[in-house]
Amino acid sequence: MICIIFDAFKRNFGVLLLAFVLSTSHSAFAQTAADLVADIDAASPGDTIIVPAGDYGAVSLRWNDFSPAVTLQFEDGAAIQNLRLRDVTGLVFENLMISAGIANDPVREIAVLVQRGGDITFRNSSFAWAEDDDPSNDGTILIFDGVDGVKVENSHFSDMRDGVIVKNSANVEIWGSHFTDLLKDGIILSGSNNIVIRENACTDFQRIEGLNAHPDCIQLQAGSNAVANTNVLIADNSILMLDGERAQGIFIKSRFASAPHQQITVENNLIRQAHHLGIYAENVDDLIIRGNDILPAFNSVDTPRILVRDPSSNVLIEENTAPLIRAPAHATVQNNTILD
Ligand SMILES: [Ca+2]
Ligand SMILES: [Ca+2]
Repeated sequence: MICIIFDAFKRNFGVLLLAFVLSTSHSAFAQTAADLVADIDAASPGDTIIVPAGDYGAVSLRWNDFSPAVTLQFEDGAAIQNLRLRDVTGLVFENLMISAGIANDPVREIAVLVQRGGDITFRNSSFAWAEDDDPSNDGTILIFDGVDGVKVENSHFSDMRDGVIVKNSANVEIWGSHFTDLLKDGIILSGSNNIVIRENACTDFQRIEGLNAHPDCIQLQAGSNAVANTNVLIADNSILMLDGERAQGIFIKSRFASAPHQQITVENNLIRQAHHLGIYAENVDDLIIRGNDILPAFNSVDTPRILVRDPSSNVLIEENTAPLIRAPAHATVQNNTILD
C-alpha cells in the first residue's frame, strides 16, 4: 500500500514540482473574486497573476502598493461586473472584460471606479454596459479620481453613458481605444495635468428622445471644484459619425474665468461629423490647433467647424482643413484650408 502511494507520489512528483515552480515564479490562479483579492494581497512586486475564465462579479481592492506593478492576466472568458480600486498603486489589467449589464440608475452607476493611488493600466481590455441597442440602461464605464499614473491602452468601450472620466489626476495616457454606442461623452477630463489622448476613435453616438446630452468625443472642463486641465495633447484621434447620431468632436471649456485650461494642443485629429462644434475652445491659455481635418458627414446640415472664443490667450491655429474657422482677432490663424 505504501509502495502504491509512493509510486503515485513519484508519478505526481513532476506535477507537484511544476506547481511548486509556478508558485515560486509568483504566478497564482484565481477562481473567485475572493481568490483574486487574496492573490493580489499576497503578490510581490512584478508578479503576474493568471485569472482563468469565469464570472468574478464585483471585485474591490484597497491598500495594495506594488513597484514594479503586478499584472493581472485575464484569460478569455474572465469577466468582472463591477470593479473598485481605492488607494491601489501598481496594477496592470491585461485582457480584462468588464461586462456591467443593465444599470438600474444609469446617471449614477459606474462600472469601474479608481480612487487615489496610481500606476494603474488597463490594456487590451473591453468594457460595456448592456449591449442591447438601448442607451437608456447604460451607466458610466470608468472613472479615475485622484490617480497619479493612468494608462488606458488598445481597449474597447461600448454601450455607455460616459466612457472614461479623469478628474484630479496626473500623468494620464489614453491611447488606441475605441468608444462606440455612447450616449454622452467618450473621454472627460477635469482638474488634471500631463495628459496624452492619442489614436482613439469615437463612433456611433446614440440618442434618447427628449434628453439633451451634449455628446462629445473628448471634453475638457473645470469640474465642480473649478480646476481646469494643464498640459494636454489630443492627437491623431478619429471622431466619425458613421451610422450614429451627430455629435460634437473636441469640446474644451472652463466656465470659471479664474481657472483657464493651459497648454492645450489639438493636433492631426480627423472629425467627420454633422454638428457645428467640431473643435471648440473657450477659456484656454496657450492653445495650439494644428493639422486637423474637420469634414462634414454626408448630407450634413450643421457643418462642423473650428471655433475659439475668449477668454483665451496665445492661440495658434494652423494647417487645418475645415469648412469654417472662427477665432478672436488676437489669435494667429495661418496656412489653413477652408472647404467650400
Ligand atoms: Ca444598453
Ligand atoms: Ca459633453
